[in-house]
Amino acid sequence: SSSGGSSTKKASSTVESRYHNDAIGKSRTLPGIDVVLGSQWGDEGKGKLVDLLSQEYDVCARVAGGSNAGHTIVVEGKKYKFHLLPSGVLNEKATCIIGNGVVIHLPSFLNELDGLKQSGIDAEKRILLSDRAHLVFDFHQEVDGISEHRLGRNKIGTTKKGIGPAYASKISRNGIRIGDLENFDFFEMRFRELAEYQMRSHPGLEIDVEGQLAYYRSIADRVRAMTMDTIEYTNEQYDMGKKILIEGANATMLDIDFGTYPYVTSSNPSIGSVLTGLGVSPKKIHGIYGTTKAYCTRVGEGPFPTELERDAPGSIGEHLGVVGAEWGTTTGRARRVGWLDIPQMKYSTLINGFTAINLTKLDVLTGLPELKIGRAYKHKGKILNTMPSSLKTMSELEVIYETLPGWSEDISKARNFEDLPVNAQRYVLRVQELLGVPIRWIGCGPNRLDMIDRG
Ligand code: 2SA
Ligand code: GDP
Ligand code: MG
Repeated sequence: SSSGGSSTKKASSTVESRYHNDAIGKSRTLPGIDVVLGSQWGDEGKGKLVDLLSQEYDVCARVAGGSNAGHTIVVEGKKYKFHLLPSGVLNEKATCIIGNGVVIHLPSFLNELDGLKQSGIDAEKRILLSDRAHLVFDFHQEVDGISEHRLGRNKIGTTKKGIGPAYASKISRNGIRIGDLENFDFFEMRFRELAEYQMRSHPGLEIDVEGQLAYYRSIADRVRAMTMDTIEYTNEQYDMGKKILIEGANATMLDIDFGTYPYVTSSNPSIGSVLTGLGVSPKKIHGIYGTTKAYCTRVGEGPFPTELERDAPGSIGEHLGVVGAEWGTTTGRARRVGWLDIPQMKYSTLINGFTAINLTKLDVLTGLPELKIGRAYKHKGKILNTMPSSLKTMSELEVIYETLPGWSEDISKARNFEDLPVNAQRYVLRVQELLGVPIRWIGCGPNRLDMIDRG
């Protein structure tokens, strides 16, 4: 049962039989790890591809970020929104891993699990939490709000899910991990120390230490039953020839190292997080699928070279925002919108080494007479060959565009590349040419099956 376990499970054959998956080894020939990553500023539609692909995989894993992520999946008109659960959870045969690189707010995680159960999917027995994953506490979320408030007009525009403060605790080496719940006395000692430290650092922050401890005591058994050494488990699955799919959260331009710092999240949502957030060797990775919106969006503050005004009635920006339903999955915030940005995509391709692109939301461009693609950045009269690291340079960029003709035909029913209007085909092929990476999938609508797979 999921509630009675009192010790962390080992990645042993007992666990294997418990998580036995009938589809193992049947559907695909190449065992190993494939990765779906966000190539822009997030919300490119990673969740939809993961949901679709996961039908062929045995294991689906999250490796970075936390409940800041929001993945919306529409199956037969029913909408699912995931924050901490990997989107592959809808494949009832897949085991889902929340890797060591993720920061977990347990109340949100359990809520999500219970919500899914209410809609008829009981996933608890096939979810594994890394014993090394760090916890996000309510006070981390409060500190997130306090920090944003302090920054005033210089705020980052975070989701206030406590992501930055939780990773700060991890890096400061006073964080608390899932595995610490194994021994509640130890957890309690660490929690009291961390809570005191946070209250000292943030005058005005009050933490109900006893209330929190009572809550964590009450859920400890349930969490322990899902906890394990996921490093050993994942590598064992690999050795057994199983297929492992990794769902990226957030995106490369929000990466703490590669993104538009400081307007970034506090993790590495690019390819490196697969290694550090799951504990596997790069030798085991095959497909690296970059998910790219056919235009571009960003939620929160920070540079956005190809941005369009979203509010002007009748504008292209309004079209992209409204037709694309560009509101945050986690916070409901209106996403900023703009044209596809090729220098940004080349940078993202360079860092991640995409083997194929999933170009989503092409249908949102339907009805626009002309489409622009940001082809190059110019600064002080010179074409740039690299992504500037300085915010000042970013704010001074001039974007050079090229213009392509649009189309007005409905493309939601297109299932083959040839079904697309010629101008839509031209747009896709031009993007592919500029990036030099094959565009394998093309999104034609929000539903699971509204997609072209060019193989
Ligand atoms: P945080 O909360 O510390 O990670 O915020 C730091 C920056 O990272 C951005 N960020 C996101 N950008 C796009 N989508 C995200 N998930 C939600 C979604 C966002 C939402 O799927 O729609 O609902 O608002 C996400 N999470 C973090 C954030 O906007 C900051 O710029
Ligand atoms: P993620 O964070 O990358 O998983 O993306 P989100 O789920 O936050 O945002 C993507 C949104 O676009 C979701 O509401 C999806 O249902 C929707 N979506 C995904 N692919 C397509 C597509 O091809 N066309 C349309 N119209 N919507 C899509
Ligand atoms: Mg999202």
